[in-house]
Amino acid sequence: MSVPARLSTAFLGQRAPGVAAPAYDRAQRTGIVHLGIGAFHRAHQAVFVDERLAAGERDWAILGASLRSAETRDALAPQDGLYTLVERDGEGERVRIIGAVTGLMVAPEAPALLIEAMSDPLVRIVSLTVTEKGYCHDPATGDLREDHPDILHDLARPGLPRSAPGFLVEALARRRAAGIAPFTVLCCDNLPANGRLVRRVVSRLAGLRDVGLGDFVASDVAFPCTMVDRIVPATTPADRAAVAARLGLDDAWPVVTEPFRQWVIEDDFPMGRPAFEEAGAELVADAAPYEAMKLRLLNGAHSSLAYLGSLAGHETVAQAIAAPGFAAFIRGLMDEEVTPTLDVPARTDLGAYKSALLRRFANPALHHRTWQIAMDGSQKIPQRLLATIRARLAAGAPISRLALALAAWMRFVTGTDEQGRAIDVRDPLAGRLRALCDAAGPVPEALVPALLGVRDIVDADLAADPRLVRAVREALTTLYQSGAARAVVQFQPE
Ligand code: CS2
Repeated sequence: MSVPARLSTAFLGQRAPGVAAPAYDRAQRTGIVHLGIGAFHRAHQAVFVDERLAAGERDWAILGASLRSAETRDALAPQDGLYTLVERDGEGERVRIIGAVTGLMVAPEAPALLIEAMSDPLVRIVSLTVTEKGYCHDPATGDLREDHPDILHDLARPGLPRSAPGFLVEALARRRAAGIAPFTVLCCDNLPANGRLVRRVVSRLAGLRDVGLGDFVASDVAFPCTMVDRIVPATTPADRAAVAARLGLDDAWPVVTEPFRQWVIEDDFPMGRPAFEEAGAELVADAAPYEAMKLRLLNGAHSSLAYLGSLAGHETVAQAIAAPGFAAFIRGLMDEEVTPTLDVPARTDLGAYKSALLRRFANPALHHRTWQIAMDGSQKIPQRLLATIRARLAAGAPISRLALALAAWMRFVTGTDEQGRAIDVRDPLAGRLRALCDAAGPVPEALVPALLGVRDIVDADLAADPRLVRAVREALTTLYQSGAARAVVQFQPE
């Protein structure tokens, strides 16, 4: 059998019949610089942009930059930025080629070039998916961590930054000095009030450099909040092989996702934007209710499934949700403990939304590892579980399912699973968490206060609430005594 050619502009015509590909002119100006060009961006925002380019809008091509590794650039540059998008569920799959990304950069290789690109007057949006930890903030308070090594670096060498906030500040400073209007900063990470949070972090960093610059960023730059939603597991070698077979071309980095996608965006783009609404995005005045709904229901349930599921030995979300008791537990978490804390967004049928979430989690065609979602818990837990817990406690309401999920995170970060095997805990605070766990030992009375005492994650007042301490201690005791699988099956709400 002959080796298939590599996907690229030159070989696009050789793709298998039935695979859609960009028919628009890709030789157009860059309108969007995206920081953090991972699978999620390529399966979400880039697809909306691709559809607008296909509809005839011009000069919104995306220059995608990675802030750390060269992997994406190395995979996609030989493909002229083209990649395959596979949308899959139990019923079928749709395969298409996305062309919106026309440039690729690796920031650490050439930070000055990236700044230059961001300073181009034709760039009207800088969007970001750099994960929760990429903003160098304190997850408990939302403040910039001024002692973060990348922030210290960026203050010392502002022209050659490392962090996302550092790139934004330097490019905004250059534009301001040159009299070029600022771009809109479009945060697409799963953070609460993400635009406002990024404004706070970026204006603080700017202010540390120059008070006037800080004020300018705080008042003259638009940071619309967004709610982004699409489940995009890491691409596996099996996905690559399946795509090559389907496409008839080799694609070094396809993305595989579900059919569902949602994007709610605050409509604040002084420099203009593609007509995202024509591609199905919802442009709103206030994204807060959508964000809270998504973070607490989808991501809260996801993290709960990730910790309880991996402790119970389930490799993927689909396996976890199919295991005895899990779907009922998660539905109970959503209905009884999360829903009462939400301000339901206009025209949203929450019952249908939650049922759809359970179906999405059960999607048998996605290999979404519980381990992948469990990563970076210290950055995720505050908005996914603790904010809900805080609202519940303020209302004097029970938190027993939320407490079991939080206890499962604690059990997970001890670094040893229920069979005594090591867990590869990936988290910016992994070392500290591990040291606290080792010092406490597998003793809920010691472990719970130790982990609730990590101020970067849990605010002091919440950590001191005796109702929380008791509920998590009881839940952790159950996890140690019975294991996660039984704890879920036998779960009795308070
Ligand atoms: C997941 C999210 O990895 C995670 O933490 O919970 O990436 C999730 O798949 C997306 O937010 C879905 O929109």
